[in-house]
Amino acid sequence: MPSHNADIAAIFEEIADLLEIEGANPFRIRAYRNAARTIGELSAEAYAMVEKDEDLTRFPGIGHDLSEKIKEIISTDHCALLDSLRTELPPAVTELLRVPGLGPKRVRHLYHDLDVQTVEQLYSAARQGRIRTLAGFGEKTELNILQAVELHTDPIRRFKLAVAAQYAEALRPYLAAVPGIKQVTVAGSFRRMRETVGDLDIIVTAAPGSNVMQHFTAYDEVAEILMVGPTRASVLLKCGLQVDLRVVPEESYGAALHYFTGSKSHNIAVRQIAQKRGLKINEYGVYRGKTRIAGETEESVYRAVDLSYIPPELRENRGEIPAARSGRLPHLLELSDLQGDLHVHTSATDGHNTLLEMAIAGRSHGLQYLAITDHSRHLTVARGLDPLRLARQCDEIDALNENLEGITLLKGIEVDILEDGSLDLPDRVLAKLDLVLGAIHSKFELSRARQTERVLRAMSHPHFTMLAHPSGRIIHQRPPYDIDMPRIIREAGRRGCFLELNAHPDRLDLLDIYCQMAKEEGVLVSIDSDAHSTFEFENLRFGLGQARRGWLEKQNVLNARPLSELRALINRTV
Ligand code: DGT
Ligand code: CA
Ligand code: CA
Repeated sequence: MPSHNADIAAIFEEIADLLEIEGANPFRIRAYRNAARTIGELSAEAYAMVEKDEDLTRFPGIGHDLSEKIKEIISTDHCALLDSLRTELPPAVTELLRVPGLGPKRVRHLYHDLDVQTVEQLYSAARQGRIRTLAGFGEKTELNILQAVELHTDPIRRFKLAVAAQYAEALRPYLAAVPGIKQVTVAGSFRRMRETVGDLDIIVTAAPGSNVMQHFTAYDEVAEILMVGPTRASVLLKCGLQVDLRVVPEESYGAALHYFTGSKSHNIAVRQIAQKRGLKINEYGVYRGKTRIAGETEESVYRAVDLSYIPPELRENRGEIPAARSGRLPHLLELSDLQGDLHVHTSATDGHNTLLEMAIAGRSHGLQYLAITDHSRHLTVARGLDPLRLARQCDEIDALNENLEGITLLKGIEVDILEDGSLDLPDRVLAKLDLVLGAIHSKFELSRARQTERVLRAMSHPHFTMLAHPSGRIIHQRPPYDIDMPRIIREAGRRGCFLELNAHPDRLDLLDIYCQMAKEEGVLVSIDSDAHSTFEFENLRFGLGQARRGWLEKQNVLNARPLSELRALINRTV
């Protein structure tokens, strides 16, 4: 089925938005807005008129150029102009338009003047008082933005992924053990591995007569039953986390899983494709007329609309659908691809376990190498290492490597990047190590220019290997420091440095969009646990989720390389 008027209007609106963010000629922007309105209000379908070769330029606001664009959309399902605008602007920018009070003009200022691309960056810019400095914004606007974002994302009521995982992973086996229950899957943002989760959405299939709801509402952790019906129920757990449960017929399991995994905007985009093919998708299946043609598995749903299977982490309507249509989906990183961990602490500083204990735990997680990267002396609260204590640790590592089978320890440090961009330990000390992680643990409030210069200077250091937790944010606790991340990524590439994706669930830092950017710039990312105890290697799976959300493949990941290749890569001979 060809594009409907509403689709064409939506394309023109998006073009107008993007042109306005880019600061294009106001007449040109107006032309697209007018055309969107005209098309949206037509009483007959434009594609039918085009079929009959009717002249579209007779409608107000539709000139020759726009009439050609309409034909292009109808015949190709695409608009080349929109496609090229989408490549010029970061995809997240249009999300800013959804924040109440932000129109394209303001988004343009935020993007051009402050490099604000995401709602999170918007929030931290407002918190840091940077928005009031822009012409036409002022303190009141800044406050409004802060409130709008807070209302919009409600950070307090969202749960960190790892916290939600604890509840999900206890509830799942409880439900699976209920007689008659067949499948139990946690869908929603949890399955998409979002950094934070609003509520849990559980999909269940069960034999008729199984007392699913009774068991669900009787679960120990339930504090309040919000609602319960024959096929759906919602409860509040004692911790405040809401859980929605739906029982679906087996033949609808895939369709329900797809629907309730989301994201909403991914679902809408898939449904539009179905509509154009004369199909209907809902949570029960894919239908042609009244006939169900798919829905038992998610694969069957995607197949019905000629898309290859899209992994949940990619379902954010950020380019995964065109990629699935043309067979260009990334082959996402798997947990088993990780060969080592390049950020590990021990009891020499603020870790809880000894070198040997960490080595054995790493090995039992299937890792072949660990970089021991304790803190440097500047971080006194963590009893950071001075050159003497570091030298002693290096001797211990040598001794352990002699005796340990199945895992190799690398000598490293998480060295403080000082305010002026110098490193907290002398060159001759760093030169003896296998790798040097640079990190910011102080002076978070420097201006964007100074913070960026600080890190660039540190990265120019001949022994610098990798920037640890690049943005410094701690979820729900500390906003990222103000830094020109695209520039850091580019310059890391030039200098032969790497970026960490810190897998600690409070950090998950690099952000997904910057993982994607690093991939495009050819900068390898290292997914590290930052483990301070033996059980924190478990956190690698959250880093993996974030990496997958950032479209990373095995070849984009530094610690997916075997030790010999890794050694060659981290050996900077500048
Ligand atoms: P959350 O809970 O805020 O972290 O995010 P989600 O994505 O888990 O959202 P939630 O729990 O509101 O809904 C679960 C999924 O259900 C969502 O990802 C997509 C689907 N869904 C919910 N509402 C709609 C809707 O109005 N239209 C469509 N197409 N799908 C929806
Ligand atoms: Ca949810
Ligand atoms: Ca929900």
